[in-house]
Amino acid sequence: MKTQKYLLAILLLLSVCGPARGQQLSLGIFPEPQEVIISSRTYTPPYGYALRGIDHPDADAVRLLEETLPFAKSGKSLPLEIKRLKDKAPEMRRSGAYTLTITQKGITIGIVDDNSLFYAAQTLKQLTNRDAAGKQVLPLCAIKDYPDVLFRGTVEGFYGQPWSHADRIEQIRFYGRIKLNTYIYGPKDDPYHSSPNWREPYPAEEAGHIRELVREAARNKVNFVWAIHPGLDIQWNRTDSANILAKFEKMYDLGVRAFAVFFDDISGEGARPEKQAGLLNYIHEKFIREKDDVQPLIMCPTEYNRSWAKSDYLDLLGTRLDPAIQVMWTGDRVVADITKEGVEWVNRRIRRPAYIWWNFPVSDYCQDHLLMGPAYGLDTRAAGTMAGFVSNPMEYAEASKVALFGVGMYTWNIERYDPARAWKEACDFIMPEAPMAFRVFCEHNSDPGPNGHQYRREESANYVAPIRTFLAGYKKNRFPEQSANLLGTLFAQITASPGMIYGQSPNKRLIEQINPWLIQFELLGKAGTSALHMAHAWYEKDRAYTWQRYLETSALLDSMKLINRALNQRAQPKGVKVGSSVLHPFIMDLYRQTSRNLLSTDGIAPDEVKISIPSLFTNIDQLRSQPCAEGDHTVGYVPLFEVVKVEPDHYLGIGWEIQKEAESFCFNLPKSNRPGRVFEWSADGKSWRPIPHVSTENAKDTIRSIDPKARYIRMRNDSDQPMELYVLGFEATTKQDPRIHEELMMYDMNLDTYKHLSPGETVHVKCDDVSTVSFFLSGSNENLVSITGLAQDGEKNIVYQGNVGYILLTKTMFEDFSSLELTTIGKAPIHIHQIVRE
Ligand code: LOG
Repeated sequence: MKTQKYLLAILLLLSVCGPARGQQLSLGIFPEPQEVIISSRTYTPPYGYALRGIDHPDADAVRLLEETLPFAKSGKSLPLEIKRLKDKAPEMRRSGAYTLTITQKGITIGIVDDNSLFYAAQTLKQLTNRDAAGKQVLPLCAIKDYPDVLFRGTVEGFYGQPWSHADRIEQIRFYGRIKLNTYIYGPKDDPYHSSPNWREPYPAEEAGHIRELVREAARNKVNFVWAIHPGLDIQWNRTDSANILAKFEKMYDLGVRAFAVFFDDISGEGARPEKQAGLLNYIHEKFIREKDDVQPLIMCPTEYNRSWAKSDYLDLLGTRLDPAIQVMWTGDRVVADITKEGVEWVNRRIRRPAYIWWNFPVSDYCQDHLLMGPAYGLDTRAAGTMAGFVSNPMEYAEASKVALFGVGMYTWNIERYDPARAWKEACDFIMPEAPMAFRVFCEHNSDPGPNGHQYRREESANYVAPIRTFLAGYKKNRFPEQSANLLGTLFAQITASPGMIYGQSPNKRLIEQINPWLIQFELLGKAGTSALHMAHAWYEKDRAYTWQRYLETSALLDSMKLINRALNQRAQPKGVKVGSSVLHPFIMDLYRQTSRNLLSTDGIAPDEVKISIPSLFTNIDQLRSQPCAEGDHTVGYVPLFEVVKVEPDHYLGIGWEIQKEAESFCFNLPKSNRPGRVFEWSADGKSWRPIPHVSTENAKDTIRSIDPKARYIRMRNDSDQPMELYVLGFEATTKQDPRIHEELMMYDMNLDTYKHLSPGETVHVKCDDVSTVSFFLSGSNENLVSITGLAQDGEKNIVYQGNVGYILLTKTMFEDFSSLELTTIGKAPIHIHQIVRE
């Protein structure tokens, strides 16, 4: 009878307004329901609602309903009926499945359990609007909904600063709103989760926090799972088995009703599968089954991804572990896309559906970046292959919500998951006050940069083609208008977006977490704008104005370097990178190209100008994408924590600007298993000589007596055998204030390096054999310089007097003289970047 009524309601709606199923437009229901029939017509209930149906409906859900709908105090009312679902389909018997029908006669909600009612109430809340008079307005609709994955949510499982208590409370509320139902607590740097204190109970304050989290989780229908990570120092004996049970018992007393044991990132004794399986089965028997209100145990294996699964480890777990125990899995690699094929592969080994631990948007391996892009790389055919799906987030809880929103959409309705749409909706959902500004920020902060996991994400994808067009044109001395306009608009938006976010968003915590990147982002926008102006000035053939704009871009890029060196310094890698995949490289390209343009003369085309900049060079594959750690006076390798294999005659090296002399060189290359490494220097990068007094035996050394001519240093495997080592340090420091080297200044070919010229000091330039001399000078606006011509016979005459900047002198101005003398007028020093004679 009841089913008939439900159908009748749907038919009624159909005839009144027609179906609107599966449309592309967002319904504003998150996640997207499995089946929806919705009217475009809305309905303003004339009376309040009155609850009917089952006894004792879930109090949290009822609270939500009361916040959402008008409730009748007395007199006439509309029914809000809650009934048990009779549907036999397996998905409609799942925890959280619900039906929701809104007709003019009332609202009917069909439920499996308390979670169902809570989710129906969340959906109802998202569907309800207010009219001009402030009255609730509802769409007429019929919804049938259920989750595709049973356990959906997060595993706080990263290295680094764990989330704060307030962050966790807010996360749990957020999960409730988007129907995520799992939060696994396992931050690597909580000493009571892992070594050294996993055996110890939490101190009172932390214990209190856990109790509160459990309570908040229950209110939001989230399973709070507490994980232990004992494998670093576990003893396979009765005492430690008892220690785990005792700790679990303590956690149970705090209210925890779901548990996990993690064996990831360990080696040696703790990694033995038969011992792990024995312990887990013991916990299952003696703890999980003994209590009747505890969820199935979850474990994370040591070989938790396919690239590490070389032994029979997984098969052993698969056959020995009690079938009720859940087994986690990160995919084909530590950080990887999730494919149906990959999940099915592991399912066969562990003989149960895997519980996915997705390492996104975790950023503990790329801490100078934020991962704010779409959650993509998730197979939309994978429904039914996994027992659970949790995402490992960034240490920035609020910022992680963008990706987690996507995870919420995916795990609920796998087949219909659209990462780009979910990402847009996430930005609107998370920052409704400034959604466009937030999108701009996220769109250009999504790639982790080169990293050991070789995991990359799309970033600034819409701008790759215009940038290519623009650069190709610019190299041919054109200024492609259309792409320039597009990029100009983008950089203006980027410059404006941090201000809009600061000004509009009430989410202080989010702003606090992303603040270093917001500061850097604004600078990126300004640098981009300035770089486009610079390019335009060059296109207009105005060298002096181009030089002015070049200096402006240079100052902005320096500010970015400063932020990178001042903020987020406890991170690994340290610093703050934004737009690092497409936009920052674009600005650098434009900047370098313009520097080549400026240094080009009639005799040398821009392409032939070789700019001398700090650089890494190597023929070792593993190091090819290793980023360069560049300071004002240092150049070196960002440390790499994996073993590097160096074949005979292979090398790793560094080079720096011609204008700079090295003060010292230090290295830290432990674990070389055989002799044969040599350290060499070179002035030109072609002929090499050994650096004297280097300890080739020790892992580390610092050498202070570097030949002043050296511009390159390398370490080479001089033996006929491969060697293995860690590249933990390889860095040269250059002298801070070198003497003025008149010759080098002319040949250095780098507009970024400069020499101070103090009042009273002079620089001489030979001019009898050239037809032009140009000076690239900078300083404050008040800085004046004077250039005097000196003849063989002692005659002198002023050739130029005026502002610093780009100064071009032609033959007619100095034909009577054999050299030119540059001095400053006034009290402040100036900078000489380059003197070009032709
Ligand atoms: C760790 C995890 C870390 C993640 C990303 C697992 C199972 N364990 O390489 O704690 O956050 O990778 O760096 C891991 O993923 N080890």
